[in-house]
Amino acid sequence: MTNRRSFLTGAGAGITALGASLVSRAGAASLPEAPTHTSSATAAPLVPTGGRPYNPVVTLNGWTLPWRMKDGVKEFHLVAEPVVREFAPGMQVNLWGYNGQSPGPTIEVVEGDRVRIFVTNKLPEHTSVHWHGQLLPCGMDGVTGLTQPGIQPGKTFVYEFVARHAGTFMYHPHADEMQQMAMGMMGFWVTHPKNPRQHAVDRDYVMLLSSYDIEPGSYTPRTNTMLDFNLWTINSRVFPGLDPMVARLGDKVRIRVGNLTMTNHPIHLHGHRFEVAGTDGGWVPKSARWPEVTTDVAVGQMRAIEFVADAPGDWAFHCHKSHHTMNAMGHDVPTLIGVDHRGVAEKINKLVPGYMVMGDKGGSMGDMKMPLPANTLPMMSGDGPFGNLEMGGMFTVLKVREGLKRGDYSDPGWYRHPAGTVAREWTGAGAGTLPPAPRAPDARPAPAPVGQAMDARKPGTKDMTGHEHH
Ligand SMILES: [Cu+2]
Repeated sequence: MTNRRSFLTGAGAGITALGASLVSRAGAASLPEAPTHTSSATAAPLVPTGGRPYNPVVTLNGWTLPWRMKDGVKEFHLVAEPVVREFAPGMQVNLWGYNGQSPGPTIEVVEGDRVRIFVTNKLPEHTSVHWHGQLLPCGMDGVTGLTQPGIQPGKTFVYEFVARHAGTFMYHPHADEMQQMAMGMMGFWVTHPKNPRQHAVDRDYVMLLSSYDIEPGSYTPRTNTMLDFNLWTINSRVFPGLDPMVARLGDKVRIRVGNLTMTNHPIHLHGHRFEVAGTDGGWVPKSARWPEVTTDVAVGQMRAIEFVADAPGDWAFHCHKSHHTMNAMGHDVPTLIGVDHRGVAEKINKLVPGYMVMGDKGGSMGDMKMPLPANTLPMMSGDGPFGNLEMGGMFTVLKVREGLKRGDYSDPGWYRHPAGTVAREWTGAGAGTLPPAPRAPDARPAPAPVGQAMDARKPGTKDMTGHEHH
């Protein structure tokens, strides 16, 4: 909590006092409550207690904003404010968000709902909220300067529109966007179909991708960074801080992903095939879908993927850009694979006692124990049943199990593989005296292979040894 205090005495000084006093008493009486959340654990789905029924979503390491019904209108209250978000145990970050968290709470409504959203600004500068993907009156679109004046610090604005079509959406500021999104201001929005059986799935996960540039050892993102971000997050969490997604064997699962970073993310799921069933533009007709195991989510896009969880196990789910499944400190390090730098290390050691050379056998840091600056996560970490996972950033695990209860999202632990189904060291007959593996032709003549003849041939070459090349 000291982080939060020191932050508030800096850029946000005085803001805590503003928030309470700027809404007049009469105004406050008609404002719906603004619940806040301080935990970064995954909240249970918020089952609707009124209005049209729907199948609620689960926000990974997040939560859904409760609402109240007033004269047939669903009312929500978002408070834009400085927050402290735990990226993973051991790292707290000063962000801006909504109602105590970044990302802000997920908003869930039903197609046809009349919606009223109060937005109170407790930031030190003006803001606005744009309802990405909604079909609404232009003046409710939340673009500062174009469709409304900015919401000044301490002021509350109200947005009203009808949730006209079911689908996958998000909200974010359209005011000083670069800074405010680099500080984590965003949230998910789901409009459920009027008929709860339409597009029904057993489990419906939602997540927003965001990225941050946080110097190792510091607590607040650099907001002017254009491309060189060093923390790639799912719902402002990084692995191993992300909860697993849990599914019962045979469940129909939907995962909705929105991208508010500055680059695209090829999202990849192991062990299953999925289809892109929806975008922020709407549902994709069945006849237009095709099978995938990776789908690119470009900047400002959303994708809803659907699949049947038909394979028991612990399946990796991650961005396929390997730099996005690492935490900070992975960027400006030269490649040293194959470099013998023992002499250099010795010399440096005279100057910097305890200096360690990184990566002369590869980049694996799994078993390296190095002192890290305060408030920094290891580049690649996360303990699994077989050792270190060597992952960070945009990575989590889909855990498919038999016989889970409907609505049970608790972590079932690591998968217990049936006997004989795990890759293992080969210790059978002949182990240790393996024939040489086939090699690609080489410019230099190589000695003829001992023992077994090679039968692999490449067009234009006589054999794989390169003998008759010259
Ligand atoms: Cu990525």
